[in-house]
Amino acid sequence: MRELSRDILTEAVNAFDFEGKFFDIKSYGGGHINDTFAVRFERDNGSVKRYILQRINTHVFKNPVQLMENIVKITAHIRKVVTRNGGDPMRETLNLVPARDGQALFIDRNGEYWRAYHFIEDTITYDKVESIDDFYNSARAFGKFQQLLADFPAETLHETIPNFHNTVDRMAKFKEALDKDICGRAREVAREIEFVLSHEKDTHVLVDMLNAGRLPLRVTHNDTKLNNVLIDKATGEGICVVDLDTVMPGLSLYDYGDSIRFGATYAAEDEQDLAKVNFELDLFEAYTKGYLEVAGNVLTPCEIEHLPMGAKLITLECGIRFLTDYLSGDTYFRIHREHHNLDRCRTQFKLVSDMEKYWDDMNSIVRKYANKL
Ligand code: ADP
Ligand code: GN1
Ligand code: MG
Repeated sequence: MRELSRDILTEAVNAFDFEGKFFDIKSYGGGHINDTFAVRFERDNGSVKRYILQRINTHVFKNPVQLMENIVKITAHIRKVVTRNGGDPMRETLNLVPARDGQALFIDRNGEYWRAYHFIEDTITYDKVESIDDFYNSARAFGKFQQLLADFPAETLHETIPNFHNTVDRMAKFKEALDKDICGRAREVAREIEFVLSHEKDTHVLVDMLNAGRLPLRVTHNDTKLNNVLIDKATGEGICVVDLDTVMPGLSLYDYGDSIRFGATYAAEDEQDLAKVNFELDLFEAYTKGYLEVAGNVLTPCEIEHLPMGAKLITLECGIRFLTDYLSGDTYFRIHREHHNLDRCRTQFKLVSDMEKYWDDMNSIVRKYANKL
């Protein structure tokens, strides 16, 4: 990925059909993949309007044109359903701002891809859980997202990252990185490697169930962490799910699970003091309640029964991905300090261990809310 110069930023800002006079541009958000900016424009009446401008990471997303085709279709579908239900389509879904040539994408002089959205104001996102209510509300938002896409024709979507949540494939890629050990880091992380290898059997569980037709393939978000939902500042409700790059056919269990992975702890994903990283059953319960209240009727009994497995396996998978990236020289996830991916990997494995300890409680909580459906 090329560095971003002032000139390139100006070129990108000028390429989109923003309203008014350019005011300023700032880096925005805590995502690990794309480069996100908030851009302000001043309109003739003096009011200021914000936009989100993003450079798509083409190392991760190899086909940005197909990716944008997905986003155009998904946002149009959600807009239609929200409007039909009497909601506000400017707040309850992302709305793209086209480039001046009418296309959804702009390609800069370096061949990098850009897109823009209307900024949804008076909302907030959290990079870690601060209150149980916000987490509950995010569960309802992701549950609603699942519902909104329940009748979306999955076969029209491109697979933006093949095998994205295929845990067996993630294990194979981990082993490849371990064999190569291009940075000579394997010897520092013997404990983490052992943790992965001792969980090899687990990586087959949901993949096998999907292959056997016991779990349905649905249109899923695939990156349901808390900072991908905008919370309304006034009402506290989760109003809009963002970061639609990985919407494609997948397992509902991983959407539920990825939220639990990120949010059922008060610690940040990259907390260095593992004593602070604890799986919190009260947060797990709040999310499970909110998610099942909204999406419970869409899910099959087999999906509901395996929700805890979804949480454990996606947490294991994420830890494996961070460790794989650490062994490979940090080329995938953006890092801000040395050992950043290793720190991230360790929090995930601590959470997996905690989930194994609380396994019976997690299953009882899921049963408690499933029985209310
Ligand atoms: P990444 O793929 O890098 O995670 P995101 O698409 O999630 O990028 O955007 C990064 C952050 O920007 C989000 O976590 C959210 O806080 C904010 N954001 C994204 N789109 C909007 C929007 N339309 N309005 C307001 N905030 C947004
Ligand atoms: C990345 O883009 P962002 O920061 O929302 C990653 C997810 C990981 C997550 C871990 C396309 O999400 O899969 O779970 O980091 N996205 C991609 O925080 O790989
Ligand atoms: Mg994001």
